[in-house]
Amino acid sequence: MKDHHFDQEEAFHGKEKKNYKKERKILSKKDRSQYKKTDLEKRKKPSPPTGEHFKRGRVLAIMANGILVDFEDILYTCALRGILKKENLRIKNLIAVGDFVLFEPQEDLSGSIAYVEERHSILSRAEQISRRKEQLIAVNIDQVLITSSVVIPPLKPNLIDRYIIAALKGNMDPIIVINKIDLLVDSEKEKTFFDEVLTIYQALEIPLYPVSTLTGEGMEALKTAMQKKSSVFSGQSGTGKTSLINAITGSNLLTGEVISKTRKGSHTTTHTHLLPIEEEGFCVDTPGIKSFGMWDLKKEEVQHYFFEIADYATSCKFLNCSHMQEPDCAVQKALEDGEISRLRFDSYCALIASLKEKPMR
Ligand SMILES: Nc1nc2c(ncn2[C@@H]2O[C@H](COP(=O)(O)OP(=O)(O)OP(=O)(O)O)[C@@H](O)[C@H]2O)c(=O)[nH]1
Ligand SMILES: [Mg+2]
Ligand SMILES: [Zn+2]
Repeated sequence: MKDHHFDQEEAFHGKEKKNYKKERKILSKKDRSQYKKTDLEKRKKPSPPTGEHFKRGRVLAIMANGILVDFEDILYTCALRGILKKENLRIKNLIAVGDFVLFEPQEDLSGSIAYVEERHSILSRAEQISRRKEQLIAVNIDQVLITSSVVIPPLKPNLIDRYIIAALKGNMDPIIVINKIDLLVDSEKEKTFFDEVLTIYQALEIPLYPVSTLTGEGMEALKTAMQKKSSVFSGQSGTGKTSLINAITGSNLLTGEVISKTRKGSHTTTHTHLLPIEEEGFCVDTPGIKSFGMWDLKKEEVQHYFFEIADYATSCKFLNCSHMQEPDCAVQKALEDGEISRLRFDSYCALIASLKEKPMR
């Protein structure tokens, strides 16, 4: 009898101790195969051009005067060949930072891009105004450093959750970076909130780095996480993306003040660019985003990315339970019991609601 009880208890705890990391891997793999079916991958890829005059370079930045391509540490300002331009109407930018391209370099350091290689990962969002097109932020990146801060600008778990989904969908690892932790000493309220957020993502096994470029706290750990990887820093304006990159690479890129009244950044970085770091890695600085509209995310899909909700959802009475008003809802029960955090549930509801809105014209 005792043994039986023990078995049950073990089974219970075994189920409790979810391996979210494993779940995430499976999910991103599943998603990858689904991803391949999108227009982007489905359209017939022309074969790469051949000939010695074509060189394989990497797109570092997209500037007003052309596409900056690196080939053996020499930078070329390139244009896209006409044939590449008439491709996909659902996509805003045909080429993105991080792309590997075949191009014809000229002596005057100009060049023409004839071919864009297939991408192993894509960080994208819906175009800000119309939300009808996909906007590529960066491609061929291993991990998204979801850059947030405390106090100025304040921590926004909703935004973090959107980025987690975008990273997983695009075949990258999500990593949360919370900058400016030096500011926590002055605010008990913000510290409590920060601790709550920390607990949530630790339980979900999503790596989280609390850092301060001011005091240097946590910076070594972040640096280690970036070794031999390509990382994109993305998040709101003023969270300190460029400050972090300066601290890590020793570069001297322009940073900007946060407006104290609104606690918003001043949009200092104006274009995305890729730069090398020590230890064979790369990092990408991006302009701060105002809002992160999800691209190509269906309402039914959302739950899969909220692992703890998906986990309880299997015990709901209705298979298609939205967890908002149905009877015998296991997610609501878990919420009441404190097994699912209110913050994450609110974030889930907000995301679902935003997907119901019609895209603006
Ligand atoms: N207190 C504090 N301030 C910081 C820290 N890191 C950066 N800042 C300040 O935050 C402000 C914004 O930093 P940026 O690096 O320009 O922020 P960003 O995310 O690159 O902003 P955009 O380029 O506009 O998207 C600057 O005034 C920095 O000095 C930190 O660890 N602690
Ligand atoms: Mg910046
Ligand atoms: Zn339910």
